[in-house]
Amino acid sequence: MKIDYYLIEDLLTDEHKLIRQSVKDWVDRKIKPVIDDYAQKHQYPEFSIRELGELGVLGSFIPEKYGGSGFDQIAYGLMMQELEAGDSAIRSTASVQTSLVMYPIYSFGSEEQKQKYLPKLASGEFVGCFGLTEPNHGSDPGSMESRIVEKSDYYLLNGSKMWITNSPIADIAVIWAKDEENIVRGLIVEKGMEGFSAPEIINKWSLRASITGELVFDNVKIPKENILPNISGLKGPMMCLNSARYGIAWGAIGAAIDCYQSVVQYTAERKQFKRSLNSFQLTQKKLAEMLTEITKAQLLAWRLGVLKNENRATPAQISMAKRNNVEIALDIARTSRQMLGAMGIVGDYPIMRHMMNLESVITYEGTHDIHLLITGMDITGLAAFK
Ligand code: TGC
Ligand code: FAD
Repeated sequence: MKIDYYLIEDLLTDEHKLIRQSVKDWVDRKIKPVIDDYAQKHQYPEFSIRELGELGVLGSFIPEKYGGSGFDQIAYGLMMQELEAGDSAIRSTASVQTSLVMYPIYSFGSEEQKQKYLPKLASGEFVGCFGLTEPNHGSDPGSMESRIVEKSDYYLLNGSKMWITNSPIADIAVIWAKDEENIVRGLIVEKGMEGFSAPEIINKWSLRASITGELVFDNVKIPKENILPNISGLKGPMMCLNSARYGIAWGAIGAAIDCYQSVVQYTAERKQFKRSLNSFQLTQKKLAEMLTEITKAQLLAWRLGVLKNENRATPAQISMAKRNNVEIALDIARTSRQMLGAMGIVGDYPIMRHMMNLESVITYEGTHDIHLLITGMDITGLAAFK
């Protein structure tokens, strides 16, 4: 089946190919056979986090000294692509753990914090989550209300976070709150701290195989050594988002390819009017457009990965890739769903599940419209979202 239409394979190293294949094999063996059941039951495959650790996915670009794999950005992207071909929930766990929890601890943390948390996060012994969004502040995190107040030997934390991937099962949460001078600070909150709870958000129609929750801080005493010492300001969480959004740009391609493969096979086998569906022009138009969009998305993601490896990728370039690739994946999922007719709505095929998942992916890590406005700002110099 034609998928790598512009031979991106030739741009990968042998190491990239091995990494991609090992993640793909794991997804084919351990995720694809069971994921529909987990999603239907609205359950998270908890076994996956330890196995992601064993695969070297968690902290893939964090140095080996701290338990990471020391791989480059293309390897990280390929891993996200293969995981999301399984389910966005699995990619979400890997994104959050690597880009939103390990990355800030590695980049902004003290040596003690790195040694204390990174190896356990890399192995999957610890689950991490990232708290930026609040009930009243999603696209506008700069207006957050969570607060820390300095006391003798600790900070007192009050506030709440909303829509937090993995919060109910997390051992630690990297969260962002303002200090008394209104400056955003990053801190590590540990499960079991008095006044800290993480209730689950239930009844989702999207990302049903992922656990989402709140973070509630009611006079939580945060030891001073749990503050990330080397960052202040909104740019801290935004730098984490640059990394996660980049991974999503690759991940969405995985979901798109999984839908495309299903529909190519189905339309070859299914007959109506005594002909296979793929012999009709309207079917071929849809398939041709899907492959074109997948190919463009692959090239965008690969080039962005090269720029990221060279430390030259700008936040606006990342926004463009996240926005484009999630949009084309969602379009492909919606179109594929229709092309399977009634079979498109059941769990025998992955399409409806990908489609529902992508409705979250197009909203989290910055909504579709916010990313468009970031591109608009890059063109004009004017921030239309303010
Ligand atoms: P603005 O005044 O523009 O910027 C404030 C400071 O931040 C800096 N900055 C960045 N730095 C690095 N990378 C970026 N991408 C940055 N964007 C902004 C900026 O330079 C400035 O620094 P300084 O030193 O001058 O103070 O900020 P604003 O308040 O106007 O907001 C800007 C806006 C709207 C672009 C931004 O806040 C935004 O992107 N909003 C969307 C929020 C979002 O993406 N939330 C995601 C939450 S996490 C999540 O969804 C995880 S899902 C995980 C999963 O399950 O996979
Ligand atoms: P709002 O900001 O209220 O936006 C609502 C609508 O208004 C959107 O369409 C938006 O584009 C539009 N809008 C907003 N401002 C403007 C503007 N200036 N101009 C034009 N249109 C505008 N957050 C975390 O911190 N950590 C997580 O782990 C996490 N995981 C998530 C998991 C899931 C399943 C979901 C669904 C969300 C998760 N989020 C997480 C939250 C996510 O990042 C936010 O939902 C997202 O940033 C949007 O915020 P909001 O939902 O409050 O929407």
